[in-house]
Amino acid sequence: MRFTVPLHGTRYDSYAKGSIMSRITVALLCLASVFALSGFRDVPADANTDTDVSVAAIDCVTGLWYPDSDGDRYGDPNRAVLTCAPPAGYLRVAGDCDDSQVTVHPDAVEQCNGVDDNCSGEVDETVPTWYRDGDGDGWGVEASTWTRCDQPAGFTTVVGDCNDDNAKVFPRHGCP
Ligand SMILES: [Ca+2]
Ligand SMILES: [Ca+2]
Ligand SMILES: [Ca+2]
Ligand SMILES: [Ca+2]
Repeated sequence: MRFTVPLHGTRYDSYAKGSIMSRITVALLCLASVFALSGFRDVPADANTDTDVSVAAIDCVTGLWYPDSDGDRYGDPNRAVLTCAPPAGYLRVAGDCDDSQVTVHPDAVEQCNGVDDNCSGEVDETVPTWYRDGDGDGWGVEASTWTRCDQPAGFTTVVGDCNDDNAKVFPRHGCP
């Protein structure tokens, strides 16, 4: 009797000559096949599970790889390839919204520059709020604000002036 067990592209052949030992061997090979399909491979093919290793450790795990052209350690999600071994310059990590700018990636700090630096999908979401400083003492008032990147004339980012008509009055100098 000839018995063939398909196992991850390998075929185990066994010839049972009718002896008890041969039949036991065939049965063990069947068990080994089931065991291998469950995540382990019979190495060497002796039905001894003591030396078996994980199939994942042997087989190449196919997955998506993303090119990182600018070297910021984030790949371009729009140019992914599905392959086993990564091509040179490819990473498992995607998320780069501009793979030509090393300063643009998900870990970047958003700058007020008209660019989506941190790949959040928003541009300059950290634009500062400016407060009007009528008396030029460096302290503004909350009643008059402006949100923009560049500092407008007569505005400051510091708020708390209780008298914006007197440059000698500001917090801890006449203001509570
Ligand atoms: Ca990149
Ligand atoms: Ca980038
Ligand atoms: Ca920006
Ligand atoms: Ca002021």
